[in-house]
Amino acid sequence: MAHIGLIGLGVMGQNLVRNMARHGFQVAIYNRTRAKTEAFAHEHPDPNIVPTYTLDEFVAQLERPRRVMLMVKAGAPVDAVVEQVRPLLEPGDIIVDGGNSHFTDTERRQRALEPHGIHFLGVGISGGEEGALWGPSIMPGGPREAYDAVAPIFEAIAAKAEDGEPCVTYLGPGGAGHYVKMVHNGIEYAVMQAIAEVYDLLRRVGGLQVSDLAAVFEEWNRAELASFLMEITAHILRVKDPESGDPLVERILDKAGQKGTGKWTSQNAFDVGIPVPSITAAVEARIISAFKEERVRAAQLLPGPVPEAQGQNRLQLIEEGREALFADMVVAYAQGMALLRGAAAEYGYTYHLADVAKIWRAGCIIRAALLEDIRRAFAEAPDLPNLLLADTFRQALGERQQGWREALVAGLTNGVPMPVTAASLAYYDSYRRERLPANLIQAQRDYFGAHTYERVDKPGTFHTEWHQL
Ligand code: NBP
Repeated sequence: MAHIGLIGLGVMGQNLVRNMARHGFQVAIYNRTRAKTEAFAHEHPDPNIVPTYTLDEFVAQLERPRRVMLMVKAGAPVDAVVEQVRPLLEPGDIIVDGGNSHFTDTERRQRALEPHGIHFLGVGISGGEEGALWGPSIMPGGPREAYDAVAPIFEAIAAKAEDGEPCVTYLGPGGAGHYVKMVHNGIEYAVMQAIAEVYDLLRRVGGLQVSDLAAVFEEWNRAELASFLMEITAHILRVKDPESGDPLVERILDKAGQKGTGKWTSQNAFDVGIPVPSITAAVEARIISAFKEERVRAAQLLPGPVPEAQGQNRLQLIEEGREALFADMVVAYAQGMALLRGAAAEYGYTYHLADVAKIWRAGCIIRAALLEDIRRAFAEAPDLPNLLLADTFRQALGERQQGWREALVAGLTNGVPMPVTAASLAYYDSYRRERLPANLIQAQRDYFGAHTYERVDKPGTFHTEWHQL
């Protein structure tokens, strides 16, 4: 009998099946389009991979309680497959959705399946196709007993951090797993945009060639900025277009796509009431990039400084860029972690932030050397309200903030947009300000809407008839 069944043989599904089979689990597989199952079974003949061509046949292969994992496109396809497979299952069986579903959809599906006694786990999986094959980071949420029934499989196939710990842990009930995956993707958006901004600054203002930048990023990736996204960026900058011989990256149209998970993070952050301005700036940077034709016209019409290569200050600018990028990264994780803390209170999720950092250390797209420091910070102080307050990061940002500010000034002076860097620094400066100009906002609200205000010098609620004064 098969230990688990997997429906949906896209690139992620196929690679997860191979990963499970390699670890000795027998996997029954099914795909809506039969030809894909046939081709996959033909390419990967393996006694641990059991192809099936009807859902009845698929379900009949599974040991009890049945574990059915879905790797189909998020949205309506998940509902369609759940609808088809549910009547074939029994109370106690488990459906695992491993796609990028919205956490509220996961919670809706859990409620719908509960009366049938079927457990539904919402599991975020990060690492792309390579991760799925060799070890992803896995973010599971839902009923605890259902997680325990799949834990041995997930622990075997997950990425292992340097200390040997698997990058998976139970994150809590409801949509906790998909929630953590959503925030992971929000952080991913912010870090990617921060890297792109420093690339742009050093290209336009520093006058660096792409190959020089590749060398700079390779060096940065050997120290505190070491991360998967830095590593692939340095690699990308080395790749030449076979047709022109130019760096391929310079031939790529500057219109960024998105599948919506970054947007979900910002949308939900507004609902939970936790600011994530760096993530929002990154989502908006992708949106504005899509207005290519309008930008081409505006470039002719709107005046602004022309970026000026600063030959003599190049080394200094590179150093400032490095400091800015490190600070931007820390702030992106700080905002994501603050959102996770807010969501735990709002939705009853039970994850510990140290555990979230722990399972992001390997396998996933936002894996980075600094995640071990983040894990340690939350392990030592579980109630830390914001990562920026941890000694390590307080000191690190303190030492780098002059460079951080100078890099942003160089962008502003030369008309190079750095929305994530600007948002990150404004977040840092807002968070560390004892007094913000919100006193004036309160006065304005009271002026036009009699919304009242509190005072700094005495308790109570006050209203002023501003018009009469
Ligand atoms: P896709 O997101 O492209 O989905 C393809 C699979 O969905 C195929 O097996 C397809 O069957 C099936 N499917 C669709 Br589409 N509609 C269906 C329906 N109505 N009924 C039954 N099956 C249906 O595949 P993927 O890129 O492997 O991603 C799978 C999930 O993992 C997604 O939620 C994705 O967001 C998430 N994810 C992807 C990555 C990545 O790097 N690609 C990383 C992390 C997470 P067919 O063969 O019959 O069309």
